[in-house]
Order: sequence, then C-alpha cells, then structure tokens
Amino acid sequence: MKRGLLLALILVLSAVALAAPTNLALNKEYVFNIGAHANYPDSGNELTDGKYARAVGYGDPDFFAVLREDYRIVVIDLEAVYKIDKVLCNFLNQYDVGCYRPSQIALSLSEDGRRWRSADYQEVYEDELPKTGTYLHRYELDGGGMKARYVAVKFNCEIWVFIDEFEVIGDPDTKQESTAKISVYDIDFEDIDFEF
Ligand SMILES: [Ca+2]
Repeated sequence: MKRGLLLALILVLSAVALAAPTNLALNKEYVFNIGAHANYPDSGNELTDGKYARAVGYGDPDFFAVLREDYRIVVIDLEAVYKIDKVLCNFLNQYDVGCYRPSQIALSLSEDGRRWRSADYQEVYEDELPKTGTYLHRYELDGGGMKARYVAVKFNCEIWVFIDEFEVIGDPDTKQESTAKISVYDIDFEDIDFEF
C-alpha cells in the first residue's frame, strides 16, 4: 500500500474511533439525594468508576445499595456540555432477598444545573419480568441528543436497590466548554423536572 493511502486510511479510522459512542460519565462526580446504605456502601465513586459486578448476586463488592424511602435522585456532572444520546442504568434483581430493579425511572437534563428538561420516563410492570431468579436489568434512557452537563436520574426503591454502574453515552466530539458556575453539590433536587 502506498504511504499516502495508508496515512489517509489511518486518518479515516481515527475519525471513526473518535466519533464512537463513549461513556461520558466515566470517573465523573455525582451526588445522591440520599446516599448508599451502610451495609452495602458506595466505597468511592462506584457509580461511575467503570467497574461492573462480575458475579450476579448482591454479595459482589462492585454493587452498592440503597434501601426504601420511596425514591432516589442522582446527578452526574459531566464537567462540560455534550449531546446526550442515552443513559444506561444497571440494577440487580434477586427476588429471594428483596432486591428489585426500580419499576419507575426518569431522566432529566440541564446545561447550567438550574433549568432542567425532562428527557425520558420508563415504567416496567411486574408481569413483564421474571418473578424468580437472579439477573441484571439494564434501563436504557433516551437523551434525545439534548445538550447537557448535568444528568439527573430518579428511580423508585421498593426495598433494596443494588447498582453497579450508570453510563452516559454520547459523542465526545460534541463537547462544549461549560460556563456554569454551580457545583454538583449545590444542585437543588427540588428544581429538577421529572415525569414522576
Ligand atoms: Ca461501578
């Protein structure tokens, strides 16, 4: 192959690689309205550390858990604005120990941490899922290509909810610097628009 042609091919392949959907949330900071339970703690950035539970069962240390109190909200700070394609949320179902994926989950997005837009809402009915066994359930929430720096997910908690990782999928080439001054720790959860 001629050198020029090879170089052109490498450039094309590099462009394809750069445009590939990426987990924009990897190693980013986040805040929950109510933190993990002391028995199954979030030992530090577990939601976005890129580590997934290997064993399907609540004993895997890559799971952390929240318990009851109706619902949780988590806000992830992407540190810059991107077009958001989807948000993936992994939950464990282990029926024999009272561990269920949420039946309601909602996504809301914001560029500045103050004005929010509801992006998606999903509800799973009990009869749509197996009643027995242990398995992972992944919600795939649609970001609709909306621009956001702050990504908020709300989900209900029947009893235990075990989580190993959330991912925010988008094209890193859509990155824009953020002018927002608000820290993720200063987000007012009451300001966020959700479908439930
Ligand atoms: Ca993790």
